[in-house]
Order: sequence, then C-alpha cells, then structure tokens
Amino acid sequence: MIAFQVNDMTCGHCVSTITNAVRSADGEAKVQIDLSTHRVQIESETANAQELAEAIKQAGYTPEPVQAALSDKLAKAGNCCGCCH
Ligand SMILES: [Cu+2]
Repeated sequence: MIAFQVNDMTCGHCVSTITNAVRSADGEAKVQIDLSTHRVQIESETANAQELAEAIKQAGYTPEPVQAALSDKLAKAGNCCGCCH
C-alpha cells in the first residue's frame, strides 16, 4: 500500500484526474481516495511510490508521501515530516 497526502485535491474532478494519472502509471492499480482528508491510497503491483508521485505531479497536484499505518500516529504527535521513511 502506497499512500499520499494531496492537499491541493479539492473536488470530485481532482479525484478523477488523480485516478487517471495513477492508472496511466499502472493500469491495474487500485486507487482509494478520501477527499475529506486529502488522502490517496494506491495498491500497485508494478509501479513504485516514486513513479506514482511523478504521475500525480504531472497531473498538476502535489503529493506528499505518507506511510498509511504510521501517518495517523505521527500526525497526532505533530511531528510528521513525511520524508523519514
Ligand atoms: Cu478539483
């Protein structure tokens, strides 16, 4: 599971743009998007986090990598820098 925080994703149109971007990196990817928390979760067999982040960037968004299980804990502790994994 790869997860990104995409704070500039604001509406259903963004959701479909990002979904399409991810699918362009991996057509078989499972994409789960929670608009209220700006969280994008992706399960991909073939694309890695870097490729997926690149695809989302090219769609015009700013993905911040998060580790799905860890991020909530870190966010509550207030010290998540998103780059320490
Ligand atoms: Cu939008």
